[in-house]
Amino acid sequence: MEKSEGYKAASITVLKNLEAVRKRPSMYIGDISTRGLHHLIDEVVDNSVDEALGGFCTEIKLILHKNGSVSVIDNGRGIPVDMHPTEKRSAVEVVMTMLHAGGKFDKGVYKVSGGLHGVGVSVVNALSEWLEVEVKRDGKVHVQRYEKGIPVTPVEVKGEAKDTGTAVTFFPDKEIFESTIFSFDIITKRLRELAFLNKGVKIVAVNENDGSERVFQSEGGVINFVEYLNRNKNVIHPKVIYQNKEADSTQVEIALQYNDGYLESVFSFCNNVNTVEGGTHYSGFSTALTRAVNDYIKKNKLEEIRLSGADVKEGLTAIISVKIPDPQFEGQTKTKLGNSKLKGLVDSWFYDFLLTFFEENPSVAKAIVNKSLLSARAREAARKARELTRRKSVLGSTS
Ligand code: 0RA
Repeated sequence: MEKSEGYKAASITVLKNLEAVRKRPSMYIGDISTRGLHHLIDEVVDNSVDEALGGFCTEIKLILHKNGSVSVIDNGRGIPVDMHPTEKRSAVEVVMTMLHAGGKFDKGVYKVSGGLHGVGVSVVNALSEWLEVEVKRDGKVHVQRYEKGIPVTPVEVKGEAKDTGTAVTFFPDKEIFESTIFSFDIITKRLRELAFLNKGVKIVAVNENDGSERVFQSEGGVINFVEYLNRNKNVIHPKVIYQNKEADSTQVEIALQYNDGYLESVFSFCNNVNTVEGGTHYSGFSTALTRAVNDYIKKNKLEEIRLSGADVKEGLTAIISVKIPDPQFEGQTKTKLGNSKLKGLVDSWFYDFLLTFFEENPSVAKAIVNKSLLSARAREAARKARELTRRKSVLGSTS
């Protein structure tokens, strides 16, 4: 009696949640354009990345199928399939159908990944015409199928398994998305990024439409990321500058290298999310870099000048990657890091690091200072030219 009551209550919750997600998909995945569509993949892959960061998974494989569906396969522990004590159903069914239950429940490991909205795989399920999960665990293959998030089969044992892992295959719902056609380019760009941000993890992408396969795996992590971004540039110092510091469950990784161009290519991430709008980690980085370069100029009496943040960022390619337990994403597109603690932390950690680095690598320090001074002079010259043109035109009009 009590058991069936509990089941009934849980079913109603699931249906209500599904309805909420399908009614307002943008609240969960940002939007329903190509961007939101690809966000579905991110949510699924994030769970596997978490499993890899926990040390339980070494390889993640994505397959873009001919019929337009996508599989994400990992060799982790597999989503638990035993009866969930309070929900009265298989744990995998709970993960796939209950909001906020996906890979996000207590795994007893330091969890750093988390999709942009951290909503989990149940949202992907709710927004998919169909989805199939296959779990290899306890020597067996367990499968369940859903349509628009609703289970249409029980969790069934379909055979024996020697190893463990999870495979999720889904087809996005045409009723929800403007287009349901995945771009292999968008997919591989993100997977490459994830491989750089999570060193060691092997990520394979297969496109069954043309039989192509890409393997992303980086031993150097964000150092390799910066090398990749600078691959077609003339760099002004040979080695990427790299700092990695960790304390109180907070990890800050910074890699940077200047090229002889004029663009700033600084990309920041929090828990693998590209914080396009920047935020506290980016501000801390910026302040520290400006202060360190100015202090070096002053200390070595190189010039009487105060460089701006823009001056020290010309030709700079950098990755800032922070991993924290409680990310607060703010801004228009929820891609601005809000955790105020990160501003001071990144600033002081990175400033201290740079002071020592400049002391120990004077030739690199001088190359950076000269590049920044050049930027400052160019900026000053441009300002004067603008002023002169303005004054001339004023004179011209009155004479
Ligand atoms: C919850 C608990 C455990 C693993 C997972 C979730 C898990 C979720 C996903 C989603 C994609 N791949 C995944 N791999 C694992 C651990 C349970 C245990 O102690 O074995």
